[in-house]
Amino acid sequence: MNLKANSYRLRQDVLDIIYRAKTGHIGGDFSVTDILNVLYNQVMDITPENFGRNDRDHFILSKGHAVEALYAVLCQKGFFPREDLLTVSQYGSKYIGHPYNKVNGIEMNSGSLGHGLSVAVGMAIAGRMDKSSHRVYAVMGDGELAEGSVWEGAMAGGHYKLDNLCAVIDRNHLQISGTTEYVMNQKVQEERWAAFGWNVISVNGNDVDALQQAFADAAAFKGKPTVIVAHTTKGCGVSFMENQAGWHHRVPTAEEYEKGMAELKAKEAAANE
Ligand SMILES: Cc1ncc(C[n+]2csc(CCOP(=O)(O)OP(=O)(O)O)c2C)c(N)n1
Ligand SMILES: [Mg+2]
Repeated sequence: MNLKANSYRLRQDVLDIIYRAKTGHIGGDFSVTDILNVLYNQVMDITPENFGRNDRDHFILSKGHAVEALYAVLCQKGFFPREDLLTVSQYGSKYIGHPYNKVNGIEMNSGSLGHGLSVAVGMAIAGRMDKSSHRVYAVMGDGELAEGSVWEGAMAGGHYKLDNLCAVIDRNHLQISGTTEYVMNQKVQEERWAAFGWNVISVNGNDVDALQQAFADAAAFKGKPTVIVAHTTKGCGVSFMENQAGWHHRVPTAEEYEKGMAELKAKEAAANE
């Protein structure tokens, strides 16, 4: 699979989902798309066939508002038919605006920020007790890091030296109402995680090649959990959405939809050349 082209393909699905549903978190979807693309198509052993087993890898989207990007990836992997995407956020649909564990492929409800890492720590401890070689991944937003519960998980992950655990921070410097520095200053994440006993990898989180290397290095590292600080651009892929706090939760107009789709199609084509 051409992962670079696929990132733009997935973003087109996200744009379609949100334009149709008239709701969604497009900025955070687009910043995390490359991370999900690489994880599901290159790194993790999670398929519709093995999803019922416990010795497969485990994944938690702790920044649950980016569920549209997860829907795009899971649908492409065959967890559910494409027609299901037509029902996202419709009355009575299980494809709601945040991850819901009745959807095939999703194992933890999320959306209330700050819980995913602690659950992932529990899963990693359970995996160790089972002597299983599977790995556990949790993706958080950088605004999410203002939740105190994240740091309980960070503390426990370091304490138990959970080298089967990999946390990813979507470090796009924006949250709902402005920059992370304005809302709750966090200048350098790397030093904080190192102080909590984690192996820290910094990477361009919108570069699929760099991400693949980072995940391989994380899996090879023994004795500590790894956090990948993925430096990303919120809204990545559609120029007029990039780095704009306003696109956290905005629905494109018809004109914006056409413009954004044209840009994503052109980028997909260029990546395929
Ligand atoms: C506990 C909790 N408080 C507040 C919110 C409202 N909320 C939804 S998204 C968001 C901003 C999150 O920012 P970030 O984690 O940086 O996400 P991203 O930039 O990746 O979209 C907030 C505050 C929430 N979902 N959960
Ligand atoms: Mg953010």
